[in-house]
Amino acid sequence: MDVAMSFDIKKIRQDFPNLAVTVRGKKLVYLDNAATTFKPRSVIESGNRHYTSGVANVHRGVHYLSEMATQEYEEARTKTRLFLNASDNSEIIFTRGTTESINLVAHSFGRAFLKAGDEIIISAMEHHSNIVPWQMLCEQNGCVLKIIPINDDGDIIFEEYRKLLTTKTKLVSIVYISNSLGTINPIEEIIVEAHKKGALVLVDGAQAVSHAKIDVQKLDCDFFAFSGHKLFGPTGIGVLYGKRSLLEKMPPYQGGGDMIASVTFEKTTYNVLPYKFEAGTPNIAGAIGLGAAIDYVESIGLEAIANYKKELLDYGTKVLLMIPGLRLIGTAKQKSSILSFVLPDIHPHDLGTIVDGEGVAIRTGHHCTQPVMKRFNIPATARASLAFYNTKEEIDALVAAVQKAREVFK
Ligand code: C6P
Repeated sequence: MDVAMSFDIKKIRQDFPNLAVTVRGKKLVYLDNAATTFKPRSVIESGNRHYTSGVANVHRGVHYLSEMATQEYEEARTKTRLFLNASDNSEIIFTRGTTESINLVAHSFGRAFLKAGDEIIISAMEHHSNIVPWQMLCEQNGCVLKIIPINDDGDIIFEEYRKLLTTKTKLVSIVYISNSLGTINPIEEIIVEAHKKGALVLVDGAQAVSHAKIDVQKLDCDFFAFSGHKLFGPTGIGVLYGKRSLLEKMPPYQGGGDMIASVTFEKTTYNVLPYKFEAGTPNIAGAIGLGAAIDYVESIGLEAIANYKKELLDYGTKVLLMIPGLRLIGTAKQKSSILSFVLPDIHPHDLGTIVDGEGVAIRTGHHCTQPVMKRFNIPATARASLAFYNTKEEIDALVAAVQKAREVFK
């Protein structure tokens, strides 16, 4: 049966007011969901509610509003824990986003437990936020960064990964779904292989959380990072999941309020998990909004979302490949709904500008994955990334806009 038929797309689209916007006099077609996603009304309203009638700091006051804000903030943590199927709320640390979550592990775990000669493995398809923190750590403490190569489809070469794993490997930090290629990595096998060598695994789940049900216990990953804004939640809120036994051993990342148990000028002792890693006033409205986003996504159902997006991906792949000369960058068998492409004789930035003139928002550039561009010997790609509120008609609008660009550059 046609999945699109069983998915109430009209109703879903009404939940996202941003979809109704017009740009440059045209109806907006938003295909930049890997960069950030639109927010459903329930998320927007949760922020409005907090800022209209619920403002207070958390964990600090005995007054009513502070207690309510604390309760909502901690409820958001419980929702996140259930969403990831972590075993305990102490394993859910609120951060600013994926980038900060990875930096937290690099600073805290990296500095405390990795030493000169230890090896960290990443892949050739990582976002800069899963490259640079490790390079910085290697510069500081003499660790060695190893890179799993990828093939022409944009899949990691698993045999090469196996060869890189040695007893020196202490950490494998790898993306679940590539933001520039769309590749879905065989994350379970990657984790099993790393654990065989005694290495820990950090999963960059930035693009994965909106695509598939995540079960950190089943995956058995040691850390999992994601951003709320890619899951239809607010910007400035993200999550680091870590196994409790590891987080217990790790020193704090930042010092300040809320992360302490007691402070004297002679000695400071630290708070329990997860507060040990949440220094300062957190993004309270952001966390509450993330909780609302999780509720929303679960009300639609991640499986239904994945099935619908697969249909969009198959359709998008088919119609884009009908455009003469168009080359898809990222042709892995297991792909999420990300379509990166190049055209002969049109720079992606020019393409992006013309397409934007038609009301179609795509991202052009290196997508914070410069090594991927180097691997494919291209300066940039045009990238259409689809969410479950997109439609085949919107993909047709993209194709028409690309055809227009081809006419202009003929
Ligand atoms: N990718 C994109 O357009 P932050 O910025 O911390 O929320 O997420 C960083 C990040 C980490 N890993 C992956 C796989 C990502 O896709 C991103 C963000 C956006 O592709 C913005 S560069």
